[in-house]
Order: sequence, then structure tokens, then C-alpha cells
Amino acid sequence: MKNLASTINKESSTLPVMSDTRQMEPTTATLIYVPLFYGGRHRGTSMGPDAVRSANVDERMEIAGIKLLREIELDIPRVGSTWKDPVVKGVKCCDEILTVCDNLMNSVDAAVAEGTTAITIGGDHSIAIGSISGASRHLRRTGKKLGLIWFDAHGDIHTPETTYNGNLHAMPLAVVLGKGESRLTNLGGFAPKVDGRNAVLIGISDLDHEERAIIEELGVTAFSMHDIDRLGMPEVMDRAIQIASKGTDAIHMSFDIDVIDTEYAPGVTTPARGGMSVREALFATSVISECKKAKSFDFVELNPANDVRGKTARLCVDLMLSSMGHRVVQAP
Ligand SMILES: [Mn+2]
Repeated sequence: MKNLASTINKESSTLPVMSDTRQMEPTTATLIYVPLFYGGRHRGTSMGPDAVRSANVDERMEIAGIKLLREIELDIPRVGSTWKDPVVKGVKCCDEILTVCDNLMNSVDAAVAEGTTAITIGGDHSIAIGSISGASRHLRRTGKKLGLIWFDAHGDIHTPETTYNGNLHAMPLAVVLGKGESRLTNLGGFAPKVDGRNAVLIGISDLDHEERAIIEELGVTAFSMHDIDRLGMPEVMDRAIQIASKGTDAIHMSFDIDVIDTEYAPGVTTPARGGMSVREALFATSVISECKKAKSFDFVELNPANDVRGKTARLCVDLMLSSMGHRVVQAP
């Protein structure tokens, strides 16, 4: 009988280790907390940053060998009860969200310019308008382009014309691809932030028919959960990286926690059944790290009010570490 240890090829081993020593350069991160919830109708989303801090994100980064350069929390302007309105045409709380996204754009731009990985922690998904604008503006100064990989159970590609509730968290992908409310699409003075042909949606299980038409119109590539079942996550990720990389110089990853099956990630605003497994999500994020082009990430829609003993928040931290090249051994 063969000794197991002798069968492990040391060069290609993917056994988990506490700190991946194969990583050549020391990694640094800037954490930007954005407790915004006006893009949806769930106040609990504003507690996402607190839940991530409670899951010891700083300590876990340190153990993983990632240097935490700084932590920033953005101010959220006060708003009346307009965010509660269930039916609005157009965009609810547009001014307030625009203010937050403008600040976030500057924070992400500055972080990436410093050579650190910019990690935005939400908050609802409308904040991706700010983070992606920041990552894109940084590249634009030197004539470079950004690719985008967007993990989500939903399309997030509604427009003020197709929305039935005015919730901006269902529109941010359309906005960064140049379609939607003009004050938002023109944030930073340029549009689009990403060419639709360099944008990839992964993990969709719930898509409205209006969104399907916009996906086609903008040339976005979408992999549904069914596609993941059929092709397998390795193939989906290979294709996604290829599409997001074509003619671009960096990739932004926007990760909506609701892409993960509600069994594992109950602490989200809009849970979806039939989503990704934890292993699929950890694998997908590890591929993001291996491609070496991803310098900015969002982790959004964490809603601690729906969580079960903080497990979704801990998973969120696992995914952050995995995206930064650390092979995660899940804590119980
Ligand atoms: Mn989303």
C-alpha cells in the first residue's frame, strides 16, 4: 500500500495550508465598509459591515498573511421613509445613493492606485456603481479598460423603465454598462464603466424577462445555475476569465452573497433556492485570485437580520480570503 504522503506532488499540491507560501508577493487590502440599504427595502442590509467585523475579518486576514492597510467606513446620508415605498417608477433615493457611490468611487480609486486590493463590503448591491466606477476610472487615466465578473442569483440589470419598485439594487449592472438613470451612468464623468462584452454574470437562478432582453442588447455573457450544472464550475470560470480579460487590464469582481444557496447563506436580503454550494463559491473565488487581474471586489447584500448565528458573515470572510489567494479551511 502506498504511503499517502509520498503520492502528493509537492509542486502541484492543492492541499489547504494556513498561509499559502506559494504566493510570491505580500498582499495588502483596504476594506471599505458601506452600510447602505436604500437600494433595497431591507434595513438589515445596513448591518452587513458590522457582521463582517464581528466575524473577525481583521484577525483572519492577518492569519492568512494579508496586510490590512486600512479600514474605512463611508457615511450614509439620512433619508426619510421614501425607501419604504413598494411601488415607484424610476429610481428611489437616487440622490443619496449617488452621494455614497461618488465617495466610494474615490475610495476605491485611491486604494487601487496605492497598489492595494480594494474590498467593498455592503450594504446593498447598488454600491457596485461606486466601486466599479472607481476601479474603471483608475484604469482610464492610463487608457486601460476594466472587465467585470458579477456573481448573483439575479440579473441586477433592470432600468428605470423596466423596474416595478424603483429599487436600485436590481439595476446596478445596467448602470455600469451605461444604461439607466443618466446621473448614475455618468458618475465620474464617463460611461460606460465596462463594455458589456467584457461583463459576465454567473449563478443566475432568477431572471426577469425584461432583464434577458437587456443582457442580449448589451452583449453580456450570462451563466445560469443550469449552465454551472452542465459545464461545471471550472469550465464556467475559465470562460468567464477569458471574456472579462479580452482587451482589458484588470477585472472587478462583484459578489452578491445571495448567489449561494440559502441553505448555506441564509443571511441575505433576497434568498434564492438552488444556488451555488459553498465549495463551488470557494472554488470560483480561488480562480479569481489565480488569474492575478482582480484588484477590486465587492461583497454585498449580507443581511445579518436573516442570518443564523453569523454563519453567512463567516462565509463572507471565507470568500474574501479565497478571492485573495488564501485556500480557506472552513471553520465549523
Ligand atoms: Mn445583486
